[in-house]
Amino acid sequence: MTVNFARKTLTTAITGASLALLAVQVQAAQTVNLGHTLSDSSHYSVGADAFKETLERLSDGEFEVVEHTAGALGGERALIEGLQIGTVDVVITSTGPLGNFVPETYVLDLPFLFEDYDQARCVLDSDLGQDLLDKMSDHDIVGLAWSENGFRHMTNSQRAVKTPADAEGLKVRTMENKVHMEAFEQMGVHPTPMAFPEVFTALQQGTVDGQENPITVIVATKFWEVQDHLSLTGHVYSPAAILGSPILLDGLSDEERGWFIEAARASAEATREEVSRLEREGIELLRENGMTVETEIDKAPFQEAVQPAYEIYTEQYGSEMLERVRASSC
Ligand code: EAX
Repeated sequence: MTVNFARKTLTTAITGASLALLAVQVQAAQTVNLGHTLSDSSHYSVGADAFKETLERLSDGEFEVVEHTAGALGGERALIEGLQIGTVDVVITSTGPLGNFVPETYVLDLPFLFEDYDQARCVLDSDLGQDLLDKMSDHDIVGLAWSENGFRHMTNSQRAVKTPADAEGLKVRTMENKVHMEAFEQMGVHPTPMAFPEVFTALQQGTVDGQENPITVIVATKFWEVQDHLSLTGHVYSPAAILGSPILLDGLSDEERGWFIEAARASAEATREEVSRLEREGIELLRENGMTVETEIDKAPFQEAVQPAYEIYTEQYGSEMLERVRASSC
């Protein structure tokens, strides 16, 4: 073989290998569509950023996360349905509508179930929390991790609310959650279930007088523009869940699924940190924006008013999960 022919053969081989390598490197990243109902300044978006950074780093660019904020892909019920049919890949959602799909999670929505953030986070990070995530696979949902929305408080446009009697007769938007609706019925409030993307307009138009959400959501959605009164009732701890579509995840390797779980856990940690920050700083921000804040709320009358919701819950869903929460060492 002449030297010239050998040089040409080697050049061709190197070129071929380079093109093959380039083809692998520029293989299009797989898009992962992540949806939630809050703004891009919210605690969910902080979590979405952490999810994106972690998954893209662990997968070395195999996956690219695209975040869809503010209900662009629908309210939380629609988002969960999207997971089941594969139109959405990952969702960050409260447990509001989740009980309609995975009834076992209703236990988490019981009013005054948790004393504080430490206890709630401890229970969700325990075997009980993992069991609830695992149960989701029976309902065409992949439970990736428990994140956080926060303790829910009441706001309204009519009057200061310090006792259940003050709230009587108010039309209050609730999530599409049977346990919450029952609790508010017991309190003498008229619960109006509604998807979150519709809430701001409903308050603006006076369709409802009030709503209930954590400080995080009230701040992220600027509810001070349509609500004058905030009462720190803390009547429910609202978890958030990071859920995946089985249409996407069932086709991945164990290693790839592991990346999603690790990214979800990083997301939850970032969101919890943001919730803690807003619990410290959010109330002053709401006052600065004109809301009157009732801080000295005697919770006992509210707890007594909503107690029947526990009997109704256990009649419908049994007491196993509730007993596990109460027996928890958290
Ligand atoms: O998950 O619907 C609600 O009130 C939720 O707290 C909100 O969508 C964030």
